[in-house]
Amino acid sequence: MSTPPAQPRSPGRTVIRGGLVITASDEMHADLLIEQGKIVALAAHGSDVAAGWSAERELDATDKYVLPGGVDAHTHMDFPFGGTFSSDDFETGTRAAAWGGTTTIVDFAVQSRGHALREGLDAWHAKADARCAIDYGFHMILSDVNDGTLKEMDLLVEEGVSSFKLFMAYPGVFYSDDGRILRAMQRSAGNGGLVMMHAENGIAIDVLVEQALEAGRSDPRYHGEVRRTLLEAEATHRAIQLARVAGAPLYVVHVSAEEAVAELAGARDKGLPVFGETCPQYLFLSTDNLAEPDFEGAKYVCSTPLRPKEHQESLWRGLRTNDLQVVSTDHCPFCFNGQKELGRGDFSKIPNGMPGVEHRMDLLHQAVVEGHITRRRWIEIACATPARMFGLYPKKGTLAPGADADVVLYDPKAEQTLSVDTHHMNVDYSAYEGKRITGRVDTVLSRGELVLDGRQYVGRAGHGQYVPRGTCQLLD
Ligand code: DUC
Ligand code: ZN
Ligand code: ZN
Repeated sequence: MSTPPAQPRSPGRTVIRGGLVITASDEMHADLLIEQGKIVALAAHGSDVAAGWSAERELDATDKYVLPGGVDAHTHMDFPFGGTFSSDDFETGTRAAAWGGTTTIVDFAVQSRGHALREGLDAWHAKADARCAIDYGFHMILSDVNDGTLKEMDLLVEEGVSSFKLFMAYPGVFYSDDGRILRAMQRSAGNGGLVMMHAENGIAIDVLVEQALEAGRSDPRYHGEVRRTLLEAEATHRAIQLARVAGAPLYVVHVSAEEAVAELAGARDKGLPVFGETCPQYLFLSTDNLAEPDFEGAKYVCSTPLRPKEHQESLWRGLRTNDLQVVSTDHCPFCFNGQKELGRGDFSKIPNGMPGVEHRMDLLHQAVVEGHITRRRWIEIACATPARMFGLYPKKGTLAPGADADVVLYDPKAEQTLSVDTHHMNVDYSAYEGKRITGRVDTVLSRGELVLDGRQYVGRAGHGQYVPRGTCQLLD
């Protein structure tokens, strides 16, 4: 018996037929024509136009959704933290992202104290170059705001690194004081950059950490307790006021506390250009996980921390009302064995971060199934708005003529159970072990090339290209 020839991975033309195309603005039964890595046309399924398309490759999307590839605007591959490195590098992390329907990541290059931004950016290019399965861009973490780095910000914006993360937390490591923050914001007001803020009062948190450890409170759950919601809200408020003084827009990363959402909502009600991101871990997990016995809570140590369950409803509401605009993962995995264990007996030594890049699209589909958000809002917060926020739209984040053919065929009826045994991230536990999800990614294309073909991985390291970004597209 002869086996049929495999579909070419990268043919001239591809047609995707019979699916429900979902973008942030529309849902339609439409066929999609792809040529040379770009979407050329969409036409109603069954129309004469679509019937007339011929292609070397036809993908049958009957009973499936046809979605833009996910844009995860907050990942940390190969990221140095707490004396170790996140366990996914650009090869393993982008492969896992593709399995989960994400076709673009924006990762954080790091400026080390005393070094130029350029050095950090070059180092991150070297980490990612020729390793990625999907396309990627960079933000820049500013650890050292001075005259030199302020000037460098202008150059980076011009060459496509148009967003800068500053930390109000982690004194002595990434921390910037209010004066440095103000100066970076003033610079971004002039050069079109977007300041991304880790909003937690790290100076106060460090006092509470010291007091907790002195009192013998060393388990992972105390990581959540010392990083008080009020200290997230206070920092969020302060960041907003500093941005107002500077006349700059502001994007607050990994918002987890109800009180912080309220600060963002208040600012937006005043018409200020203030944006907020949350992450699946804050929507689906809680301090109950941090309190798991036998040091298991360490698996859930990240900052901002997980919050009591009651905060989740305000995050969902914020996503519905557009007080929060983006869901990213803050993917920053550390293995339980050998990495999280660095903090046994002292929660402050547990590397901060959780795995998640593979599960964002699925968890948000589960949120659709459970009625928290609509299908179009799913695509808006996971694809379109992150692309707009970080100057990638409409190349990324939508399905329209001229856009990159980053396309996901999604089976909304498939049932799956998340587990370390089946995930593709390079980490020895799942934060969602045993969680049942309705819906699963079936097929993924990146710039017209198959990466995942009916749950078979056919991607390759080096397919992913660096994407220089424009400036924020949500400011006028
Ligand atoms: N928070 C994390 O949990 N990990 C990396 C950095 C951060 O801000
Ligand atoms: Zn952060
Ligand atoms: Zn982060």
